[in-house]
Amino acid sequence: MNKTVHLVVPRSTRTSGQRTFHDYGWVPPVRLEYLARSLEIAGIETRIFDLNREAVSEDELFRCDAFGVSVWHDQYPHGLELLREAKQRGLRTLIGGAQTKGREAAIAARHPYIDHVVSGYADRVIADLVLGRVSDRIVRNIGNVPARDDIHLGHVQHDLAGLHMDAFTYIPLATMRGCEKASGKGACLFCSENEERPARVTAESFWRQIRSLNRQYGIRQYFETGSTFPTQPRFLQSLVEEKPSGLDVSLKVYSRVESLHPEQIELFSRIGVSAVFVGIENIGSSVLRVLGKTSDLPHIETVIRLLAEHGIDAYLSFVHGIPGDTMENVRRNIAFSERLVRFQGVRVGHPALIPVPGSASFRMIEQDAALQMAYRQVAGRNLASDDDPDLSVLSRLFVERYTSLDMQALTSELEAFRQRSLANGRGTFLFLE
Ligand code: B12
Ligand code: SF4
Repeated sequence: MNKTVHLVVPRSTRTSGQRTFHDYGWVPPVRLEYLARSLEIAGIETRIFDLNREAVSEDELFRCDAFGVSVWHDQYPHGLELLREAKQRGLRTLIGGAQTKGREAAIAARHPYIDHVVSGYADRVIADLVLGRVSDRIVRNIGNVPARDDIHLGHVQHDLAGLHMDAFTYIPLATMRGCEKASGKGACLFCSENEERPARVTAESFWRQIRSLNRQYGIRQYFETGSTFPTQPRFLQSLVEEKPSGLDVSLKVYSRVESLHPEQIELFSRIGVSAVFVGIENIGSSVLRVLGKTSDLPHIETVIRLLAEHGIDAYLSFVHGIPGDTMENVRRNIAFSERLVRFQGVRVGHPALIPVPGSASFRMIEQDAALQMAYRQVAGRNLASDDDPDLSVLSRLFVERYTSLDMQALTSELEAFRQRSLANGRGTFLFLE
């Protein structure tokens, strides 16, 4: 008899600062559609449940052979509860998603009822896991698997066609995976991106996927989640050429300011890119040295002006609390960003660095005995075995240890900036803290 697997998004039970994950708007769990497609090809029946959107009886939820949860930070506590219950019912149990990155060993050690802890893209391995062909409990570094070119949202239980699509900002798509910078110079200090070569589908299958979602569900806005959208002119040109005529969709993509030049911006516009998320990170030279980057302010301004001229919104992200940072440097960055928001469609974000597990900043803490002791005192837990580290504590400890910044002063400065922007009607965007 065929195996059945249930892939589940647990309830979001945590707030972060003042906000909840839902402040960003709900999106269907497209990441699980990629896995469902791989399972379907292997002849495994899959159902996807998002418990934030639908009520399911326990009997129905656990009526399967294998049970997997996909967790972000805010869904982790409920995810563990579900897995414990699933194991009591004798099911094979799996966990994956952003929360597992860099914490695989701690999760596996603390939660013996989980059969497999998966970190990173799982498309290539999911069927073997469900079929019991993998004995490892920790499965990681699967690489930047080229995305499926034939996903459909058929497994999502919600009637997407009946939903009010305006409620979504963008539907995430993963036709590109990985980051050019991470695979070349290495990942940025605060980022957990892996360092394998980026992978992507062909231009033809890129549009096939979008056209099919557009036809079936009327979705017009897509968010390509690959950490950097390719900027090689030849590939962008092929996207322009393969774009189906009459397809009216817009795309939001990630990019890096160094890779953007007039040619790319022109091609972005012809593809239908309507918004670009650009990591500026910082403009201070001592901070940039730590990041292995240089900054070219006239280039940044030219890029922003060109994006505005093409009607492409720009979300510019700065990061504070990188080693070498000072309050004077923070103010300089804020002043620079206040100049940039004068361009049409520009929004800026100024978060403090969060040393997420899997990043070099997290590893710095892991190697710093004094910081580990400080973490134990404040959080009451041992970082080495903590499967669910307190990111706001880690952020404060990191910033205060490696910079001359005081976290409270930094937070007030950033909040003052946010209030000023709101009062001026100028664009900021929010991060979870
Ligand atoms: C889109 C995105 C967001 C959006 C989310 C929108 C949405 N609702 O979908 C927003 C802006 C809200 C966001 C917020 C944040 N994000 Co974010 N985000 C991303 C991004 C760019 C794409 C995620 C995605 O859709 N990927 C594509 C899908 C296909 O991949 P996937 O989700 O990883 O799923 C695959 C695997 O994880 C695995 N998998 C997933 N579930 C399961 C389940 C099972 C059972 C198995 C076996 C496998 C499995 O298989 C899937 C298919 O291969 C990633 C980076 C990236 N490129 O992946 C960062 C990323 C996930 N974000 C990150 C961070 C740090 C944050 C924030 C903390 C940022 C901040 N300072 O506020 C917040 C936290 C939000 C929260 N609630 O926890 C980090 C997480 C690092 C970590 N170790 O925890 C990432 C990895 C970026 C990075 N490189 O550092 N983010
Ligand atoms: S922060 Fe952006 S550019 Fe840096 S490694 Fe991560 S995804 Fe790549």
